[in-house]
Amino acid sequence: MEPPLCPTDEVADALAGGRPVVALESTIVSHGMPHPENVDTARALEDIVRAGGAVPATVALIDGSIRIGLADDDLERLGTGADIAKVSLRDVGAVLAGGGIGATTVATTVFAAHRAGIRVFATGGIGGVHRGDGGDASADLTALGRWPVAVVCAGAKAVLDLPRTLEALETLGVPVLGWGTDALPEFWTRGGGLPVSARVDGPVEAAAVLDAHWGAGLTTGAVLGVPIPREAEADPATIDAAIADGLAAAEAANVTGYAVTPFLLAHIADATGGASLAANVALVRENARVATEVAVALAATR
Ligand code: PSU
Ligand code: MN
Repeated sequence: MEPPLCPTDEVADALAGGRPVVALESTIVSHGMPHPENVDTARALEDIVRAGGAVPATVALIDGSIRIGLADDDLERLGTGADIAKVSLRDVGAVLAGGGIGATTVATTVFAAHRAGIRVFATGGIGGVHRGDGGDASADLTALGRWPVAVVCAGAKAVLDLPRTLEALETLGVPVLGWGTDALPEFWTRGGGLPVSARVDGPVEAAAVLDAHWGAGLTTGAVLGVPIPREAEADPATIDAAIADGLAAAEAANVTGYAVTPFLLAHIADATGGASLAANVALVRENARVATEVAVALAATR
């Protein structure tokens, strides 16, 4: 592959052989969860993907290259380093040129996955349009509108303006598929208030829709929204209260821009006594499992 794209041998072999690969992001490791849950979860996700018959490819920027697949000590570094950059699309050039280490957001992971030839990517939740009139909208939306990668996630979390996030995805031409549901999953809860654009029941149907979407010549990505497992769902009232509290704290502390999402995640984990973190771990594991099934089904259509 062209520099600075740097897949592991395992990932390169799988891609060359048309075997299923699932991309994973690294901002969830460096900025989305506390240590040691972050590194433990990152390892568990790779195990889940392998157990399902696909190759995991966790993405990060290290030493001037875009790594597609990481060694275990890279995961540890991403999960413990105090100075890990959160790399959105705009940051890619600066971090590559600087030669340091950076964790990729959903946006940058979508970009890297597409460059590498990976079509399925599992994460926790996508970024979206933030509440209020500050004009903060995640580059995750930009990436979904631009590159043909399916992002398997628990929807987006209610810290965002979910109706506006769905409208933005519609404007970009990004399908929002519901995994066995007609409602957009809302991260810590299964949702119910907002519709998806189409429902898919199982990996074969999901792969058929994706294959038809891209086969028709569309070049946009897709969201596959997977509801959090029922037994892991957080209490909605507790979450709502923690969100309200977190948003107020962010405003009081003058947290803006790219610092907002990590701040809110940490605040909400704290405010719920770790309950939101347990839910986060459960849902991202479920997403990795589903993404693997879909990647396997997609590989079989080729
Ligand atoms: N949602 C989560 N956990 C996360 C993130 C989002 O549930 O860790 C991270 C992802 O990497 C996502 C990024 O791409 O936050 C979005 O940040 P922003 O809103 O600044 O675009
Ligand atoms: Mn932002």
